[in-house]
Amino acid sequence: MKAVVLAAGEGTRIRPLSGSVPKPMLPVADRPLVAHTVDAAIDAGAEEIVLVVGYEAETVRAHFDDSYRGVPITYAVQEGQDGTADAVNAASEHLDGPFAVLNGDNLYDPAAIDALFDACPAVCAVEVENPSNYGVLSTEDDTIVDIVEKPADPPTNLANAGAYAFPERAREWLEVPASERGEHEITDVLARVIDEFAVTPVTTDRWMDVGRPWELLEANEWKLGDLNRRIEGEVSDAAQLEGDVVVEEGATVKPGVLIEGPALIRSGATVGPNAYIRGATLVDEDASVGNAVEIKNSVLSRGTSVSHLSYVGDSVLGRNVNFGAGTTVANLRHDDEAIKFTVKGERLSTGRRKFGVVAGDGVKTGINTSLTPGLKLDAGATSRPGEVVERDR
Ligand code: TTP
Repeated sequence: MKAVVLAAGEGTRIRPLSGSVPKPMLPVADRPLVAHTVDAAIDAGAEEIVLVVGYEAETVRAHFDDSYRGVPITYAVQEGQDGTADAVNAASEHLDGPFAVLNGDNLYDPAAIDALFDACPAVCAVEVENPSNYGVLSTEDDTIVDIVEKPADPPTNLANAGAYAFPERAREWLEVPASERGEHEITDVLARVIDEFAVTPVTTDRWMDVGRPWELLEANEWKLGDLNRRIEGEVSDAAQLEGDVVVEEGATVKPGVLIEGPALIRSGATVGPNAYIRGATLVDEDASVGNAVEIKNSVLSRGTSVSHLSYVGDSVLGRNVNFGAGTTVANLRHDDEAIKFTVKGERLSTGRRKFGVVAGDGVKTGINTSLTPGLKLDAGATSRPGEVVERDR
């Protein structure tokens, strides 16, 4: 079966991280977010991947090229961001036979994708506590009979996990009218398939939709948690690595460093001397963590540097960020309330008791900068020495 992977979105809710990198290409452990989807499809036996691209398409193409793990990759360009059915429609000319549709910004359990392909026509479903926030599936005799978007009174707690195995006929039904929010939605295509075919729900325990910055942190917590210890880089005898730590070839860990896994130190990265890394932490390619720096449960993207006397907790730093000596991130409120974060002008709860800062590419802090919890720093933002930054900038 061919698999259509949707990767044309910009990811406006995950700004500022999606400034130069489209959301599907943001780092999740050792590969971009969308590569986890493509890998799951290939592991399930996909014979070809049709990647739908749009925003910053070249970044996606450069990663996958025209063949990935021996499987051909075809690109379909979606001109506007007119919705998920429109995105699949852009891929339609490349399809023949039954086909799968997967979101390039979702993390799936690979076993569920395997079962999905086998059960075609089928949809992945996940049990959730708050179904009103999702597309909710109704079932009878292990067949899906209805899907309702964000119902006030949900009929079940089975949410649509955004993975579909469609019969060939569904190609004829991709041109659905625009929904209330003005997008052509794949769920309207699914509704038609449910009307005409017996569609099986394939339940999955684990699934994530990565839409907002703290969800990128959670995606890394998931995939870093799957790591198995592997030390291929240069590690000082005077460093201590505990648990599932991966030090890739070309990475350096200097004396006096303590790393408590899961943690991934990627090629070209340097840690230490005398640094402490704990929680699920990604130190991406060419990033550096220097003397007397503590990093907890954070993502340091490519080329980012936290070089001296700093604390960074529960934070996501974009590419080529530079934290000046003594920069300290607060990640907890005195009243223990969940940390809030601003998404497209709206103040939202992250649901996390601990959350630090989100810094776009190229942010630079002056020495002894203090950053308060839930802070958003746009790409290129700066602070002066000794500043306490309490408002987004
Ligand atoms: P969304 O998360 O709804 O959209 P987005 O990725 O643009 O993010 P945001 O809402 O923050 O701006 O998209 C779900 C998936 O479908 C995701 O993998 C991107 C993809 N998509 C397309 O390929 N084309 C589209 O027109 C839309 C709306 C989404």
